[in-house]
Amino acid sequence: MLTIQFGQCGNQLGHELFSKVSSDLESLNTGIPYEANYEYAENTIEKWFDGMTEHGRHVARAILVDTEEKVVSKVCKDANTSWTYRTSNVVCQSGGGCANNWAYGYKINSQRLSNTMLNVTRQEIEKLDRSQGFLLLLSSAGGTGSGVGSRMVEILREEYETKAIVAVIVLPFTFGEVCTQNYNTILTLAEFSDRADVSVLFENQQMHAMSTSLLKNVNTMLYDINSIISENLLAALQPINDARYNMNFLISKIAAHPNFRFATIKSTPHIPVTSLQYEPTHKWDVYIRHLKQTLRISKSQVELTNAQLKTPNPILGKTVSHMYSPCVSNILVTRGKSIENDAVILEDLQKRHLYPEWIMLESFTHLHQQRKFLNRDKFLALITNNSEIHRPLDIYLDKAWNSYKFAAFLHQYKQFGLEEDDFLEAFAKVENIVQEYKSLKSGN
Ligand SMILES: Nc1nc2c(ncn2[C@@H]2O[C@H](COP(=O)(O)OP(=O)(O)OP(=O)(O)O)[C@@H](O)[C@H]2O)c(=O)[nH]1
Ligand SMILES: [Mg+2]
Repeated sequence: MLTIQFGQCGNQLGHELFSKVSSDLESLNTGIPYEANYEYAENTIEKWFDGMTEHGRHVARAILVDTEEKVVSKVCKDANTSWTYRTSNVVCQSGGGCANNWAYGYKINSQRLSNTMLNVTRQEIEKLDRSQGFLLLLSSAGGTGSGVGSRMVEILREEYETKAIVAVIVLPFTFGEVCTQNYNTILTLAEFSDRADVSVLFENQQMHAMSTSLLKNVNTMLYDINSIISENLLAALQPINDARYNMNFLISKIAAHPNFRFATIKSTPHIPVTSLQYEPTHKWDVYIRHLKQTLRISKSQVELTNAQLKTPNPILGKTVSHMYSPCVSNILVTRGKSIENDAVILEDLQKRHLYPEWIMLESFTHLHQQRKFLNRDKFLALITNNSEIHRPLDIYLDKAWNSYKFAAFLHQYKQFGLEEDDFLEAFAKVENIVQEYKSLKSGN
């Protein structure tokens, strides 16, 4: 797998992701025999790293793209890790960034960078096994990740028609950030919806809430948010018991339908460091029921019941019926030991009422790995492609449209060659996606 990190967010998130891979690799408490762990480690290394430095540090299989040097040089210089980046894979034209302007990134800076980006990519791709694809990391709100990232996903799709492209897109806080973030987000989502096989969305707001309420971290920083996102991603991407598991498999199970190519990841348990030793490990079914609760919507349909912010509860009623978001597909990944009187029972997530009637494909997949993930006895991730995806998209669509109606900030985009039609096309595309997701109806 080749990871490409764009802009400040992409590069910081990528750095945390590789650091977590490395901790997972080095963790001693694996719960499985030496040989099995050896295989897990080999798979992990092949997926994320490409050789070692002369000092014995793994080299990340990654390309770093930015339009200002600050962040990339910081993450490259980090000497506290047992892995490092290949500095020749840094694609950066030092300038002042893209000023939170998608058009500046897409039209201007990407032109400056595209030849180098493509050359470095070709070199890396030559070393990869055919079945592996791209993992792109970026935020939708700034100018580089969103604009240069959007141009790059177009180039990659042209150049590598059949390779898997998984994009991880971080959505901004809905208040207090820059005013162009809503346009940038819509323009980015529109581009990625056509080119990436699946875009995995994470909302900074949600992740921030998880960090403050669940992990009791009152001074939550971007780093803490990256830590949660990385755990979600790795719980999905680290090797599972089946060695054939790769990105193509993942895409075929989560985003097989061309109209529904977005997903998000929920995971459990998240425990504050201070109470780690007191927290009991529950049976699998407790966690699985908890994950199912994250798909709940309240009766009024206005608000998603945010079960992600609660801890799993063993006495949670099994019989109460709730309303759940209709799901196109779900993949459950369970990591940890499954024994006879504590088997992984899937019934809860296989219920017909979770999936629309017209969905004939297998809409639920379960993957398991006995090895402990990051030293935890049990860790579960639910990769879900469901109707609720429309909610964040709708929010940015609304905000962007409200600015567009008054032609607010449009001159900033027009000066770099973006036309009104480009905006309208992006609005229409995202509106369409929202409508498709909204119109999903559960079966009985
Ligand atoms: N989760 C997370 N969000 C980040 C991080 N850094 C920035 N963001 C978010 O990303 C958005 C800003 O985008 P950046 O990634 O800083 O922008 P960029 O791609 O570097 O583009 P320019 O700076 O405009 O050239 C805001 O919504 C920030 O909240 C990070 O490390 N983690
Ligand atoms: Mg930047």
